[in-house]
Amino acid sequence: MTGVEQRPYRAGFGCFVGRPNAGKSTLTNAIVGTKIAITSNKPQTTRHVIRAVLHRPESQLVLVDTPGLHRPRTLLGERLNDLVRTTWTEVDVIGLCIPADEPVGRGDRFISGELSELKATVLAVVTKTDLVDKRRLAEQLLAVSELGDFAAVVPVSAVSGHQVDTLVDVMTGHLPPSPQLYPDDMLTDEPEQVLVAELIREAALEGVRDELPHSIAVVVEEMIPEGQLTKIYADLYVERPSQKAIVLGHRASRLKEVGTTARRQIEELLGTRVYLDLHVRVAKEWQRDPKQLRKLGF
Ligand SMILES: Nc1nc2c(ncn2[C@@H]2O[C@H](COP(=O)(O)OP(=O)(O)OP(=O)(O)O)[C@@H](O)[C@H]2O)c(=O)[nH]1
Ligand SMILES: [Mg+2]
Repeated sequence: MTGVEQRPYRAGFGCFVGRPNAGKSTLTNAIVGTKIAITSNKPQTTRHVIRAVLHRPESQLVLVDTPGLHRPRTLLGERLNDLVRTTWTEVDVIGLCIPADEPVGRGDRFISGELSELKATVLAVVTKTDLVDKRRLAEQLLAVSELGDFAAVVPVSAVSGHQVDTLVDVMTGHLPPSPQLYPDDMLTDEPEQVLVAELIREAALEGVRDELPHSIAVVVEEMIPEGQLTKIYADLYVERPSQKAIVLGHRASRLKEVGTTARRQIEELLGTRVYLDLHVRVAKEWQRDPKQLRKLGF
């Protein structure tokens, strides 16, 4: 016995769940310190399970960003919910995200009920605390803590950074002693091609409304590195010709803007200059069509 207590290295998986738009992806990015998951003010932005890794000297927290759980209206919606529920069974710690600025609702109660049957440790995370005053936050913390039997209730703001480190400490505290799971420096295991497609989709979501955000899908067909330049050929899918017209804009002016915004982000990601060739195509009702879904990677 040396008398010096050594804490074991801990590593494991965590995930944030919650209604669409609760701030799960923004929080995941804030914790890892890099933009890995795309975010937007449209519900159901996340469509893939994305892993983002936080490396610390004494721990490794692998965050699995999942789509928002919702009442599915299409085959795509059902597939997304399935992804979420599979993830729940595979992680060590779950953070149920509830925005500080919205009343606790039926959706939250429903999700909380499902979580209580899992073996993972469940925390409640009150997100977007920068949007409310102290009194409102106190009320929300109380309402949330009455929602279920949580190991902790943590208020956090991904935008101001308030309490982000505290949340990480709480989550890693619930990870098992384990050897490192991912190599040093590895921030995500998502293929570059997918990250690029997501950045294009994020740019395309900007400024579109109603059903259109749900109808947009992006596939990167080819990425060709040529020295300091990467040539990227990508297709942006919509479900109807009328949507194609909106995405293109007058004389393709909207599409050009989308391309410019996406290109800047992709250049940052890849660290090279980027030539982006973007085409808009119609895949009729792809959200409901198993064959099309497969083609689009779902
Ligand atoms: N003010 C503020 N806004 C936030 C915060 N976190 C997220 N948001 C905003 O909330 C919106 C939704 O954020 P996302 O991270 O995309 O939400 P999500 O839960 O991943 O949504 P889905 O992927 O659709 O399920 C975006 O407009 C974010 O900018 C926060 O801490 N403060
Ligand atoms: Mg998301």
